[in-house]
Amino acid sequence: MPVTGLGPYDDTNIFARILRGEIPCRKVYEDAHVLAFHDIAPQAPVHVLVIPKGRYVSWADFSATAPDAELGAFCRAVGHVARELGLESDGYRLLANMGTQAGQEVPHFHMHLFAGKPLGPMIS
Ligand code: IU
Repeated sequence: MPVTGLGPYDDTNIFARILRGEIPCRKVYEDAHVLAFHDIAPQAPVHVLVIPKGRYVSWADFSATAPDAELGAFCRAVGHVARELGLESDGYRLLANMGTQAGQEVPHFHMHLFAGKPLGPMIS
C-alpha cells in the first residue's frame, strides 16, 4: 500500500526494524549515517537500497530536514556503493519514490540503486 511520504515517522516500519537489527538484511555497506542492503525482491540483477540511519519518512522529509552532514554522507555513500560494486563502467540508475503516486511503500526514505542490465525507459 503506497504511503504519503509525509510525517509523522513510524518507528515500526520495516527499515526501522532492519536498522535496529530486529530483522536481518544482506548488508552491502554501513557507516555512521547510512546503511545499504540488497532489496528483498530485486527488480534488476543488482538492486540495492541505500537508507539514512536517521528517522526520515521520505525524500521530501530528508531533503528538507536532514543536517548537511547527513545529506553529504548519504550522497557520498551512494556513490561509494556503486563504485565498490563495480557499476560505474556499465552504468546504473538511482531512484527514490516519494509519496502515493510514485508508489512509495516503505515510510523510511530510501534510494534504489539498479544495475546489471540495460534498464529501459525511466518511467513506465
Ligand atoms: P518503495 O520505493 O517504497 O516502493 O520500495 C520499497 C522497497 O523495499 C521494495 O523494492 C521492496 O522490495 C523493498 N523491501 C525490502 O527490501 N525488504 C522488505 O522487507 C520489504 C520491502 I516489506
